Amino acid sequence: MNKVLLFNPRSATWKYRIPNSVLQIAASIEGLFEWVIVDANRERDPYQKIRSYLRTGEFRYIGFTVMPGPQLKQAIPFARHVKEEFPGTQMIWGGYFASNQHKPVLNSGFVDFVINGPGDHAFPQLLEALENGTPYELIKNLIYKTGGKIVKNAKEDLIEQATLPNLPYDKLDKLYPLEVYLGKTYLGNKTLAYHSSVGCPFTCSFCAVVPIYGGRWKGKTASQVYEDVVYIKNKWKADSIEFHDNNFFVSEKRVAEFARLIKKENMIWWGEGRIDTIDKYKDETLALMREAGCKMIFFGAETGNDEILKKMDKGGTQSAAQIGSFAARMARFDIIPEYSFVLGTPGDTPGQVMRQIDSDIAFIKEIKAINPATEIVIYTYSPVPTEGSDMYQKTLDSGFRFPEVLEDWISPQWENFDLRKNPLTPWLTPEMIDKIRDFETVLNGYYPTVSDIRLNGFKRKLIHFLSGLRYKTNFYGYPYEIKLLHRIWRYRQPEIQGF
Ligand code: B12
Ligand code: SF4
Repeated sequence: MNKVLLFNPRSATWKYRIPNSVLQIAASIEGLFEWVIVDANRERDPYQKIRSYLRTGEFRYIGFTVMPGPQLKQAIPFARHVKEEFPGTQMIWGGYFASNQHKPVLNSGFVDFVINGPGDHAFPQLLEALENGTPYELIKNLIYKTGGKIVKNAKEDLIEQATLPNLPYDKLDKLYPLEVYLGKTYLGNKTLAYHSSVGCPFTCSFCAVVPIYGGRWKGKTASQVYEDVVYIKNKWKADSIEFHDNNFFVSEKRVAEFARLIKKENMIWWGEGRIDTIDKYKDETLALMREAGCKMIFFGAETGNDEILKKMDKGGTQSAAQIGSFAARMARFDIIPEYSFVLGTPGDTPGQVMRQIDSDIAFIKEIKAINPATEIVIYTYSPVPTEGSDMYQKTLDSGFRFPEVLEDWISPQWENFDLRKNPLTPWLTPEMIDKIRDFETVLNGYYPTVSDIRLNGFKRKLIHFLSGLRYKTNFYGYPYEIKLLHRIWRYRQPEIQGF
């Protein structure tokens, strides 16, 4: 039986997280194929490590997980080199980038298959087919090229998460000691990254989750999540959890049940949710969550403009008024709302785009006045290929195009696009981008994020004081003095580094 190598390209220079994507894929073939993981976050020379495995001649299947941004810097050249050096291997890519940008990936000539969304069934089925020389043409969630044409197979219904095998933490621990993955964060000294559900029941038009999951969501049960967490707590001493779900809080019942179970374990936790969903939670659930360790929740606030909220297809119920009142409600329960905003959405005229940026800046300041503990994360609107969405259509109409050649994705301009720093959308002028970035710098100076654990009290006070006049007088241009301190102190930006 040929072996499988799973590769996680580098995404972090410190604060490593358990590579859940490849670990879950490893779980899907556990007992069927022998596998190893190469985690570039934990290797000095990851390509050398890959090569040393492949030189044994035992590995035929190479799986890469690829999300947009810095992971591409290794994924693209490494995949090319593997194919050149070991032409007998089969290269299979999965993850958000691979799924949403499957055309340039498959046209590159060095990726043989893409798994579109969950690979838990598709991956073992594909390997079995390749191993036995049987057809793979009917495997759901598979995309491949035949006769020069890309074939996108049907999507599989979302898998009941309770039926999935446990993640092979102990085996990962043998390859890379697990405790190094439990890093120090704002939440605790040993933070576990855990993924308890897939997809999201909403269809926001700017979100990369939508083309893959199409508004569907499935979660593990509260007790399954609890058991996994306690296993890691007891064995490797985790004291806090980052829930990496797209939307951890879809079901109030599941969250309340989990909170009841985890309360006695003294764990601090964080996850991502929606304002309009959690605003429907009962007061007693919110109080229970806080008591059970929920310290901060990430929310897509997006904008203070109700019209645009509708266009973003937020599900229709989130409004500017609710964003404000909910920030106040969170303060009552001592849970920090981490609000992300998407600035620079398309408008009919340049004047309208600029006015919208100004009004979003004013709205963010209003939110800060309502609940100063609110953490603000600012993104510039970066299109995702959600076919059929108005916003994506408007983006295409404006002349925007994704690169068609895979290597173009690692050019500096597209890396900035992935990091949502420079969206390359034709309607945003350099002046508009500067205004967003400069406001962000001043805001981060006046209200440094609590998630930067390296910033001590003195530094916080100094930069807050230095940014005060600019913040209060709305003078954001050329904030070089704040930028300099950010650079010297290596200020942490969740929008670039990922939460
Ligand atoms: C953890 C995470 C990170 C980690 C790194 C993870 C790692 N691999 O080392 C960190 C924090 C570093 C990170 C950073 C960024 N991230 Co990130 N990240 C996530 C997050 C929250 C969870 C991913 C995960 O572990 N999922 C759990 C696994 C089990 O699910 P999965 O990855 O979907 O895997 C399944 C399938 O996709 C498939 N699959 C995946 N890989 C493979 C491989 C093979 C071989 C096969 C067969 C199948 C397969 O099968 C798996 C099991 O069913 C996702 C959102 C989400 N909830 O998924 C965002 C997400 C992937 N990140 C995203 C982005 C944009 C980024 C950033 C580029 C920017 C940012 N501001 O966040 C930065 C880049 C910074 C950097 N240094 O790289 C976006 C991608 C959006 C897009 N346009 O495609 C997402 C979707 C978040 C979002 N909703 O916007 N991220
Ligand atoms: S609620 Fe969040 S995860 Fe769900 S579709 Fe909207 S932006 Fe994406």
